Amino acid sequence: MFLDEATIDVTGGNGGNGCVSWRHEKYIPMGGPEGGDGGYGGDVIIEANANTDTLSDFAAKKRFSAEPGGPGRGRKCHGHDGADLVLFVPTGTIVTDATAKEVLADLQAPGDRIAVAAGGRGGFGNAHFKSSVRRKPDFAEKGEPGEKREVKLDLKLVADAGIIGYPSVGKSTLISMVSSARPKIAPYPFTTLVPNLGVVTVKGRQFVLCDVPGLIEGASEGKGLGDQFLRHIERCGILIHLLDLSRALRPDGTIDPKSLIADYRSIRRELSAFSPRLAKKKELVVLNKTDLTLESLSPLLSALKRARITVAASISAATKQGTDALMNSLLPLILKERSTKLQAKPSLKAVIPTLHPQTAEEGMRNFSVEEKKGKLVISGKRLEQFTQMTNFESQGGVRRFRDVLRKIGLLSTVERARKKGIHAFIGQIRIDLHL
Ligand SMILES: Nc1nc2c(ncn2[C@@H]2O[C@H](COP(=O)(O)OP(=O)(O)OP(=O)(O)O)[C@@H](O)[C@H]2O)c(=O)[nH]1
Ligand SMILES: [Mg+2]
Repeated sequence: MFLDEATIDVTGGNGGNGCVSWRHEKYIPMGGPEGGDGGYGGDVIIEANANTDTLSDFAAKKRFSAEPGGPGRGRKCHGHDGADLVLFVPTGTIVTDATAKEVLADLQAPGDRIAVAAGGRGGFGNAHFKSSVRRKPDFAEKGEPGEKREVKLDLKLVADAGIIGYPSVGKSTLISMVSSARPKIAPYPFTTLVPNLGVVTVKGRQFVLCDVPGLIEGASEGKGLGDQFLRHIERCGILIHLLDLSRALRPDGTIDPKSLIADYRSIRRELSAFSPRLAKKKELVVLNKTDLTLESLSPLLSALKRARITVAASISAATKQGTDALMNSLLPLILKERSTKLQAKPSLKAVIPTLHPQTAEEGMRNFSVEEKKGKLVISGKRLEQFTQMTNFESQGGVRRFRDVLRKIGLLSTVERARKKGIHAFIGQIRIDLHL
């Protein structure tokens, strides 16, 4: 299955809890604190990868979490850091924060990556809190929860190959036979009015074909459906130039290559007139509608060869003769073309900022207080992080929490509120119960 958009929930690994531990040695009855710090939680990273063509990995599974950090241990042992979780997406994926509707990254080259959910910091162990005034800290911090985020992934479909040719040569028929695209097919010119994209699956890989409206002489000057679609095929890596065998069949069934050669040449002229870049694109000439004759095609193919037109494949799109083989031979050419294109494009790796919203540098004093619906709600990134990391089950932890609240002038506010029967919250955590 091919998927070009998906929304997933990502969560960084929680930081490991800090440890409370005391030295116990034979001749040191009152050993000091030696609880180690918890490890960092892993980050969730999204990385572009050349071997991934679709977002279908994200169709069934929607939640992804990185590994949590390990808890600190005795003897000041640091918990291990959680491993990052790397999610691979196709190159050309745009990563958006689904809530803020803000584009985080456009992953254009394999290896481009962005951290979308940072792991939490590990909590400090009790050894960290030892000081001249606090000689026996009986508490440690809890690990910080990993960051959560809803992320939208969008794969920009860029056609790998464009099917071009005169009107009615069978371009739409071909794309409808090899992909799930269902464009209108009819025996009159200009049936197709806008380009159609179709995804082709070959050997577990996917690529995108584009069926463009028919081209005629003068297309580069705006004749027919004009030059707007020539611009469209300029972005395709490879051109499949479709020829219609019926143009080489006389009413009596004999073969005359003249009109076919003229068709081919006039389209080539239009491509060159439009842009030299378009004219230089790799082109695969494919003869369609081979079901229309029982005669051998060799004389026609030889005549075309003399006119310097090398037919790469002969197919009958309507009966699906030779279409699978054509797609099979296209795959390696497309993969090669993709990698050449990437070499020409500088990687964004250096400029994509890794989102690592560690909150440590934001001050504890940076908070706001709001009374709503009989609740006192205090918000502030660093303060909320600190509250989440406080272990309210230990006296020392609560004492440190009170000290910090007092220092930043919040303790009296919370106590005043409590006297009025108003509950106080820092982020989601109710704190008046603990003070
Ligand atoms: N006999 C035969 N007819 C075909 C074949 N492929 C397409 N046709 C017929 O050719 C006509 C035109 O086919 P389309 O697929 O609409 O052609 P197109 O190149 O997309 O045409 P435009 O969109 O107008 O440029 C239709 O009547 C098809 O049924 C084929 O392999 N054999
Ligand atoms: Mg068509």
